[in-house]
Parts: sequence; C-alpha cells; structure tokens
Amino acid sequence: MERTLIIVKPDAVQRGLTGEVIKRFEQRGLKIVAMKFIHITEELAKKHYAVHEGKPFFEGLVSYITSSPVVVMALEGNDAIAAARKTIGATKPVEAEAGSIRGDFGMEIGRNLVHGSDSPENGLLEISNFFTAEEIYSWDRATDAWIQE
Ligand code: IDP
Ligand code: MG
Repeated sequence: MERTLIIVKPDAVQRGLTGEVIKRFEQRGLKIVAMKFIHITEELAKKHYAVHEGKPFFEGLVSYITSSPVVVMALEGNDAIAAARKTIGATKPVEAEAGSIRGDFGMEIGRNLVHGSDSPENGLLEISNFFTAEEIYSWDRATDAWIQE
C-alpha cells in the first residue's frame, strides 16, 4: 500500500478547480487519508522543493506555490504513486495526455495545477513535511473491496 502527497496548487484553487481535481482522484479509487487548506510558507516550500534548489526555475516555483492557499492531501492505494501521476499527467501540460488533469486544464509548466509525489519513499517524506501523524487517518472505506482485491 502506497501513499502520495497531492497539492492542489494555487492556480487550480484560484480557478475554482479544487473540487474537480479532488473528484478525479476520488473517483479513480484513491483513498483520502489526510487533507487540509493551507497557505504554504516560504520555508515549507523550499523544504518541499529542496531537490530543485539551484535550478533556474526554483525562485519562480517557490513564489508560485506560496502565492495563495492550496489544498494538500495524502492519498492511499496500491500503486498510489503511479496512479496519481497518470491522473495528473506529464509535467509540461502541452505534453500531458487529454484526460489527465494537466492535459485537460493546463497550458504551461509554471502553472501546472497539481503536485504528486514521484516515488513511495518521497511520498512518505513529503507527507511528513505537511501532516503530523495525528492528522493522518487509516480508515475502512465501504467501497474498498470493490476497488482493490
Ligand atoms: P512534477 O511536478 O511533474 O513532478 P518536477 O520536475 O518535479 O515535476 O518539477 C516540480 C515543479 O516545478 C513542476 O510541477 C513545475 O511546477 C515546476 N517546474 C519544473 N520545471 C520547470 C520549468 O522548466 N519552468 C518552470 N517551472 C518548472
Ligand atoms: Mg516532482
């Protein structure tokens, strides 16, 4: 069972796409185990995107993700990382498949609507940057057996 950190980024929240984005993960079968509405601080943004420090887009990325509130979620499921990234689509929205979130709603890499963790290890690490253990719920969902064997 994997967990991924999802961020509904400022552009998606500002454009009124929060519900649409959450809906796509939920209808796919990923289980919400944590969720909150927050304004990411510069410190947290730099921690979350530490791997990109030094790249030319880093400062712009930090100012984008801290520009207005976001919804952060931890989602759980077998192959949650791969499933969520497929639902999100390629990093560059113009290269993202139609049917993915970025392919349906995005135009530019600097406004690509959603974050999803890229490995199970990073999923757990990123979730711990945003949520305390008490904020994460393991719960039995009535539909679990109809979504996962
Ligand atoms: P990912 O979000 O698909 O995992 P990463 O390569 O991990 O993509 O990059 C993290 C985020 O940094 C991207 O989602 C995007 O918001 C931003 N980003 C990446 N490359 C560029 C770029 O070349 N210009 C502007 N922003 C970028
Ligand atoms: Mg990434």
